[in-house]
Amino acid sequence: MPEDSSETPRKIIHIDMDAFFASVEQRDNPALRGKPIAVGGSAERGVVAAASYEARVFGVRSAMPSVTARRRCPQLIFVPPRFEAYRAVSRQIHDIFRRFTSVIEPLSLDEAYLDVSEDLQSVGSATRIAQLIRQQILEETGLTASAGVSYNKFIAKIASDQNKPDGLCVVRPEQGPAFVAGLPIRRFHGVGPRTAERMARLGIHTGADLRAQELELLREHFGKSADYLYRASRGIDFRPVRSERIRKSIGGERTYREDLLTDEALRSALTAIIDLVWERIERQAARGRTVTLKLKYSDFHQITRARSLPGAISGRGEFARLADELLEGVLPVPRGVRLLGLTLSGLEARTPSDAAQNVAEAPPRQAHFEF
Ligand code: DCP
Ligand code: CA
Ligand code: CA
Repeated sequence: MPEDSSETPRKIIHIDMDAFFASVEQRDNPALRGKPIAVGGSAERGVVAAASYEARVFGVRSAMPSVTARRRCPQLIFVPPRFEAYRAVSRQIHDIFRRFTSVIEPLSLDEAYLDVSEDLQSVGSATRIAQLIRQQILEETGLTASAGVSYNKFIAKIASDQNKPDGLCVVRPEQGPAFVAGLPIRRFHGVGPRTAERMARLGIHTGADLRAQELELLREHFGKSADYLYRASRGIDFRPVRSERIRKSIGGERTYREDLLTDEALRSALTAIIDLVWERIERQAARGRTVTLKLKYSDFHQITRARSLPGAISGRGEFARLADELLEGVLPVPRGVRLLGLTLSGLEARTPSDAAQNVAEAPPRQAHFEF
């Protein structure tokens, strides 16, 4: 038994949609079904955001340059992304999660941890809850999701990847240490190619190899990650599932090495900030109604300009239009601009219980509740 099982273990599910962007595109366009497709990029430029499973057979992967992808799979079909469609699916799956628990921690649009220890529906088994969630996702979105069920986040996340696509993997507390021992080190969250290489030089290839190391040695070689690795290799992870804090705003800003003076320079700098901030908004699946432009002059004098809509901003186009209008309102600038920033505020709470969740204790643990 792992050492954190003195109490009734928590029950954690990690859900992750299969080939997310690509599956949504194949669902919405039957001509793409069964075909190797890449979302994002184009035949000539950019990088692949998502590859369909048919494309993966050829070695096409996320973050791969489009040119490489095309070389590996000449018949690859490039499809432009439709973020609004992905956000809509993300909202649907969150609606499903909330039927079973209010303790939900999203990691991205297609992925979340759920602590189902509270078992809102009295299903009585975490595995059964994961199956119900996968089934309801399929019925309501037409898409498949994979799930990992375990007693902590570290193992649940690895488990959701284990039987992908359309898979389920359950790792019970008594199985945890053996499960982790058998894993190649690359599957550990946070172990990238370079860390893996350094570990290989130390003869560490699997979870078992890692577990055999002294904490001191890990500290010497892996610094801050040592304690995490030491615990993870024993199947231990105490991190609670945290519902995201209700943020008041999402934004971003840039300070420029050389002050911006011309309208043109300011417009193009703002476009880059729109991209940056919109990406953050997408990632959080946030909806808000107020856009604020911040501008700091070379003398550090700062001004802000804001505009609000009656309802949530509908998409990137509207966000960009409001931002552009705010900038036009301050042009031409009287002196150089050293910083530009944008924020979205007036955010909608993702769930009514989110606010309460931030201060809530761990959910009660049901006595008769199985894995
Ligand atoms: N994504 C992206 N750029 C990346 C990685 C991912 O834009 N470098 C987007 C596209 C993916 C989505 O995020 O569809 C989810 O990413 P995942 O890593 O979960 O990968 P997939 O869902 O595509 O595939 P899998 O079935 O392996 O989870
Ligand atoms: Ca996924
Ligand atoms: Ca994911």
